[in-house]
Amino acid sequence: MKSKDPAVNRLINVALDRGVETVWDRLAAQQPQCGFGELGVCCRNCAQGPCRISPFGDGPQRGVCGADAHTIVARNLVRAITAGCAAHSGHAKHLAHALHKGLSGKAPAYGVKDEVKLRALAARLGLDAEKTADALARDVLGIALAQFAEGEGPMPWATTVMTEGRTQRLAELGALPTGIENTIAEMMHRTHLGVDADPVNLLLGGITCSVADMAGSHMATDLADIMFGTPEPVVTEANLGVMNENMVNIALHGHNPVVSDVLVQVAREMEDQAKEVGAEGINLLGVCCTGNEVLMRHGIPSITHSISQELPLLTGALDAMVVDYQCVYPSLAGVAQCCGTPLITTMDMAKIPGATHIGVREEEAREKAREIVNLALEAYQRRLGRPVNIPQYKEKVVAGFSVEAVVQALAAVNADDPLKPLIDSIVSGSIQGVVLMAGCNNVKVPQDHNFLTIARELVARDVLILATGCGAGAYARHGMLTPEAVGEFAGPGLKAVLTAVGEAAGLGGPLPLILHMGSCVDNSRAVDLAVAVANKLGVDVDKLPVAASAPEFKTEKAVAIGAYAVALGMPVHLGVVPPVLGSAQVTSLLTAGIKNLLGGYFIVETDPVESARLIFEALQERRQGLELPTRAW
Ligand code: SF4
Ligand code: MSK
Repeated sequence: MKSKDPAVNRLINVALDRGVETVWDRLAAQQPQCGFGELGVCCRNCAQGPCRISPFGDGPQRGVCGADAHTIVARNLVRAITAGCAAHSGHAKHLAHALHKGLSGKAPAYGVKDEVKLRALAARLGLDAEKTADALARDVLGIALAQFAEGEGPMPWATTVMTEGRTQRLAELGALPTGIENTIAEMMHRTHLGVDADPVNLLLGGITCSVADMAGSHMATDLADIMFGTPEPVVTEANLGVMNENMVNIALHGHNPVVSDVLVQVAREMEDQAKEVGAEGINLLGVCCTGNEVLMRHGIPSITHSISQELPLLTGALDAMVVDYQCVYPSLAGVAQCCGTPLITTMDMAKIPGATHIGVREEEAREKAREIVNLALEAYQRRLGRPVNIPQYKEKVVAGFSVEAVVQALAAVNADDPLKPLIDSIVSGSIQGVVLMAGCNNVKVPQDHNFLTIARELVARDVLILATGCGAGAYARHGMLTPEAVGEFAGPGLKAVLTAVGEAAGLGGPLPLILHMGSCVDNSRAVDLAVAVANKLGVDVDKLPVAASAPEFKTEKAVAIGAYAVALGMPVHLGVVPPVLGSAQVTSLLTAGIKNLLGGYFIVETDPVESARLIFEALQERRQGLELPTRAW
């Protein structure tokens, strides 16, 4: 089984029939994958290598420079965290630059859309909120851009979003970053040949870098909300059946809303042009986290996620795939060529051989967006009369649960103290705990299988689930982001709470079974919710019955997110074994030793039912610590 998604399986068969290679074929062609790499014990950090350590003790136990398995595994892991941090914070910086150009009149497509969010952020950063929105935004941007360089003390974008206790704990460990890019640079320095060889010290450096990643991710969410609006509940659909043969279908893929949000506006203005070429209109569709960004803010349906990103091209009904950066497979170019669909890259830093490149600088975002839509209109005219093959599977989706939206829904139950109903439910046991399901699909796992199994096991036991990234995409495509799924899957306590809040909020029924909080950078929203609850209870996050899971993760960004969730004090489940088993010391530190330092730790388990059980037990351990009623599995 390659995927739990019937639409995906249908198109995998089309690919097989047509001889089009997909990610599953390439995984098979890579077998057997390198055992040294899987264990994390290979190093090519200098030209004396590559070196590899024998995992069975019957070969070399040190690289040429003398680095042992523990050093090599730790160095490789923290380099992954560092790369993830660079990606998330690059995303944030891109938004900051776009807003900066917008405010200085050079990029009219960008400005302040959500003044309430801007003022809340300014207050958090201790700025004078009396100014006009644009003046305040300039001050916020000044602080934002300063976060990238080395500051004089811990970064406010990190310290203002954590509990005080967590700030102190991390400060004691020397794990509070003073700036994003200097932390990235330091970790690259430390992992160079002949610098840091102490695995414990390296991992602490990795934790510091993960906190910088959290700050960068949080900044990305903050700025995107200010520029494009804070999400509110929205009803839409997901899966390949949302494509429409008679419309100009344009897929938006990647991560950053800087281009995609403008494309949404421009496409709406170009509906008449689409009709002039014989289409019923323009049908924008999301893939991966760019898809999540436009779904959360505009209700744009998602077609597919992560490992199945090549497949929408095989429908023959896609008129353009527009990509920005991150998680965009280079293989898309070949599949797009096969299917006669333009693949359009939009970032000068992220080109793909075989794609059409339209570099979108913020100064001319609207003009470039128009150019892109025009290419799609031409492609639509070329495909008229050709057969299409759209798998008719789609599900209703209720999404848009920013923290602001969650608080607003809870305020319908208790206007004076919105968090109280949530906390009361956790205390009484109606909700056993809260779990964030995040991260990617990984082609080594049948797509969505771990996400679905773990969620079903947990919601039946009254665990509230938040979802982001391609995890949220998995639930969207399987109908689990709906009020209807509550009746089918939720335990009695969770069902009662979701129903009470949904009805009080005027939804005429429950909240959806799982709350979609946004893209991968929007894991910061889940952090905010956990920190708000912790602050209200006067405890740190490491005491709360909360956990995170990345059951099908693949990217370095996901490693960075997992590490910052641990840094904040959460148990974090991984459903794919990370490349650390080559060092018993590093493995034991990550799964046990780190718990004494941070309260958070990793749980590694590939069986999804057992994973759910371990996550549930981690919640119960926290409940016991707070002297709340506990429950057996
Ligand atoms: Fe080998 Fe050391 Fe060079 Fe790594 S840094 S490739 S272990 S010599
Ligand atoms: S897009 S980081 S595959 S979640 Fe955020 Fe999906 Fe993972 Fe990319």
